[in-house]
Amino acid sequence: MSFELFDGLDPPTEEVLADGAVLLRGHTLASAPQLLAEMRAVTEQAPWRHLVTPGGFTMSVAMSNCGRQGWVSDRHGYRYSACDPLSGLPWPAMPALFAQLAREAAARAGYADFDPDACLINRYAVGAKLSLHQDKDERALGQPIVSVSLGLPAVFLFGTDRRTDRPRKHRLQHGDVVVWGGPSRLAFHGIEPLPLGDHLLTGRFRYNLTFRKV
Ligand code: MD3
Ligand code: FE
Repeated sequence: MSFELFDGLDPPTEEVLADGAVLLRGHTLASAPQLLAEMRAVTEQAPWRHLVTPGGFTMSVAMSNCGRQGWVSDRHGYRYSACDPLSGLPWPAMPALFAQLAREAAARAGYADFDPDACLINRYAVGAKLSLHQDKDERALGQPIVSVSLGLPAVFLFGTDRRTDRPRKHRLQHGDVVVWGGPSRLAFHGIEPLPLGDHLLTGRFRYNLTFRKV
């Protein structure tokens, strides 16, 4: 392990947030610039958009996808689609670096052979938030979800499988990777409105990659 990358920062640690949820702090700091470059290439092909929920609200988070399936929402509902509704073309392929990172992080948390077919890419500008929700549009609920945080930090809300249980708050920052499996897979979760900030690599934005097996 080389330590100069972590000068002035906390060293990488592994923290169990709940049964099945493992936070790998700083796990992807070293590859963050390359991840951001790959993300930019994806969003040149499948541009950022603000999806509309079935209830008619426009989401404050901008989204794109890569991989064989992408998550989409419109007035008809939430679903996965093999094609980008904006272009009618298949989503850009998942970069090899993305797939490797997701697989390796899942293995570290105890899930061997994670082979995601979808990567949802979220972009938060100041004030953007994600209300408390469950991720249950996937059939493979036995598979974990792996999330990667890049850029500005955010407050993550992590509840239980009951919406009314008060969620705990965790700060997710640049380079953090979280694996959500087992009993945590159906936990309610969300992101508080993004505070204003300026990050060396991402400016005024926070990005999150979530890897899923649909
Ligand atoms: C806990 N994204 O895209 S990542 C989402 O930071 C989403 O953009 C947030 O929630 C973000 O659906 C949170 C952390 C996360 C992702 C999926 C989970 C936590 C999860 C699935 C189950 C439980
Ligand atoms: Fe989610």
